[in-house]
Amino acid sequence: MLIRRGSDIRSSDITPKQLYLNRREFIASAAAAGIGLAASGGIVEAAGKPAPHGTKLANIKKSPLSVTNEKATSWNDITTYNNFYEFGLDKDSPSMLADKLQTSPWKITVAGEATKKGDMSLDDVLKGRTLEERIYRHRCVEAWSMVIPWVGFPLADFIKQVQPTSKAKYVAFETKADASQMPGVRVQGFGSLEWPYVEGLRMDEAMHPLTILAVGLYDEVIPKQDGAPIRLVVPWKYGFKSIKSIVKISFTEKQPPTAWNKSAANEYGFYSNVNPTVDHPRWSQATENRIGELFSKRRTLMFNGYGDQVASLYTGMDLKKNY
Ligand SMILES: Nc1nc2c(c(=O)[nH]1)N[C@H]1C(S)=C(S)[C@@H](COP(=O)(O)O)O[C@H]1N2
Ligand SMILES: [Mo]
Repeated sequence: MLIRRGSDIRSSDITPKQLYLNRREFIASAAAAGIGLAASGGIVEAAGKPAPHGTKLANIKKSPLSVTNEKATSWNDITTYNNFYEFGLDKDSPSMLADKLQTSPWKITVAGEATKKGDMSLDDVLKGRTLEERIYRHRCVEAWSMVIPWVGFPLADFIKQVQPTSKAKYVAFETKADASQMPGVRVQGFGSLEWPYVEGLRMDEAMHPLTILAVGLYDEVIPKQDGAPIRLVVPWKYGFKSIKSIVKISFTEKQPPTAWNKSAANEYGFYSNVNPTVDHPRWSQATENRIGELFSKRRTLMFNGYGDQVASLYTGMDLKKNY
């Protein structure tokens, strides 16, 4: 996994078959092909459980910003193959443990360089919003990808509401960190992330129309393993920028610290724009594996395919240095 380095990386982490293929589908197709997996060893049925279907969200608007020509990843894959280290390091851990997360009541603290600071309930945050379906490609820095039908609203709308001051140059985000509900948070040090998980965007990135706060998936309330009740989605950046279960949003003059950068600055930069020409020090970023597809390898696109919309944010910047 991301945290492990060099010799301690598991062979399963770099073996595409095991890391990238949806395990259930792989097992099913292997069974159909008569391949005895138990005998060949190595692949174990995933213990993760798909999220139960939740409350339907009403009055969702379609968006011209959605991906229309690629098949959306299944509910089962999106809710069993997760990265949410607050619930453990394995892909199926969040689906097994996140049901303990108390998502209601929920409040978000607005802090720093903003006029309307203080605590907001989730209802306050959602009041008057038009929810939109945003079907986006999702590219994890680990070289797997999905197509995810989020439901949410532009982060820009929220930012306008809380009125940042002229000093606000960045937006910083923080995830809930409650060890009593999130077993991964009990693990401190030993190569783990520091809690709370933190992320940040430059103000123009935060205000970009593609950047959303998501509260839904497949027209339903977002499952806990995917970052309930509210998470960021920035589709042209590696997945770890899309911070889950947000409890604090601050406006800052200086570039805020980010969880993965603090953990390994040479591997994870602040910008983390998807870029097939800048390899991770330990693996190539030129291609990716689409979860849920048996022959799933495809070329990774610059800015995850959103270059027409976002490349101008980085005019004049050296994207190899500012990785
Ligand atoms: N708080 C928090 N946010 C997080 C993570 C995490 O471990 N903790 N993982 C990130 C990574 S690496 C990815 S790829 C996406 C995964 O989102 P998904 O599980 O909903 O697909 O969430 C991101 N947001
Ligand atoms: Mo990721």
